[in-house]
Amino acid sequence: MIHDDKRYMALALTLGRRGQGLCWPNPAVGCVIVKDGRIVGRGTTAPGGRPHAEPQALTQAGAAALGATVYVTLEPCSHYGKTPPCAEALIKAGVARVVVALRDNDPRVSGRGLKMLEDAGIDVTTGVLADEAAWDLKGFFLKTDAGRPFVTLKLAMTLDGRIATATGESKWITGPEARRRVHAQRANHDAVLVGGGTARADDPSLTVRDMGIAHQPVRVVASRRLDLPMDSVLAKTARDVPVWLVHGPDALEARKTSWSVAGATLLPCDLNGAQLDPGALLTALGAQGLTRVFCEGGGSLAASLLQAGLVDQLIVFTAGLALGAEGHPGIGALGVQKMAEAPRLKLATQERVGDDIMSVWRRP
Ligand code: AOF
Ligand code: ZN
Repeated sequence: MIHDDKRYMALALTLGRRGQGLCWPNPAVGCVIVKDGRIVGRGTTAPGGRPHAEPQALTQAGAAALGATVYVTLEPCSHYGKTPPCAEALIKAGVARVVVALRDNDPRVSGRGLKMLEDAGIDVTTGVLADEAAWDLKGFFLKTDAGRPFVTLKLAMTLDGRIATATGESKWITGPEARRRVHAQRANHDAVLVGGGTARADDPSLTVRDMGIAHQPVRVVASRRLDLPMDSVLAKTARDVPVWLVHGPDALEARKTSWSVAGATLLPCDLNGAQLDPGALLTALGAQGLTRVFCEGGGSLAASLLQAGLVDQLIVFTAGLALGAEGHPGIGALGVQKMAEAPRLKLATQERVGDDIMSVWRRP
């Protein structure tokens, strides 16, 4: 029984992950309905966050939901939003048992969904694969509790940690397999974020390409002064895929106007010294509903996020070439004097991708 619970919950987690990058501001929840050892319904929170996972799985299950066991990665909701509560839908369908990985921390729910189910006489089990679910849903939990999204920092670097030559050349350090993997990683985040220096140097499009994926993450540039060229790819395509610009109090007024006219969304942010404050930057993104942000540098933004302890996951692609001390570092100055001050992460996985190595590190 316990073994089966874990097995079905693992499937629900897989279904939930399919919604990552698509459901914000809502969590990407997965749901599996099992009757007499057969899976009769599956659901993932729909793009945009509604319908929720459970009603979709219930629709699939139909009459088979009566007396069934439901596996859901997050506590079923109890509030009347645009749709009636999922807990109520489960009760109406006559399910016998609900297995939940995690309690919802949304103040509108937080235990009320579980109580509704229990009060209706449904057998409720919680905490199955809770650690896995906490990791998958971390962006939603952080947004709700700390007001900021989950942050993945991705760096594609040489053996000696460089991201460009002294003259600024950066194409290409990693191979096509690694670059393709990055597109898949962009797709399971709500937004892609770069600093103004990178936007100026690379003129990036920051879109997901050649993956058979229609949905695009929001494109965010953090630029204190907003000195970003209006003939850039981002400016020209701001009406096709959203562009959000996080800027300081002293941003150029003329640029603010031009970018607004081009279709970008402007988000003001406080400074910390000469730079945008990384905490305030993420709070501004959390306030817009983002739960998962994929930061692709450059060196200064990477350093300021790391220094502030705001990198939840670091993905490093290491390529087999060296550019020497004159190259641009992937991580800028951190002000570290003592070993104890250095940001330290824990290795989660390591894998060969084409001719490069991908290592994934997590905040302990
Ligand atoms: C569920 N199943 O699949 C999801 C849930 O704005 P609403 O009405 O859509 O509600 C959003 C809240 O519902 C969200 O903050 C979270 O608490 C919960 N998300 N709940 O039962 C789901 N995505
Ligand atoms: Zn719901």
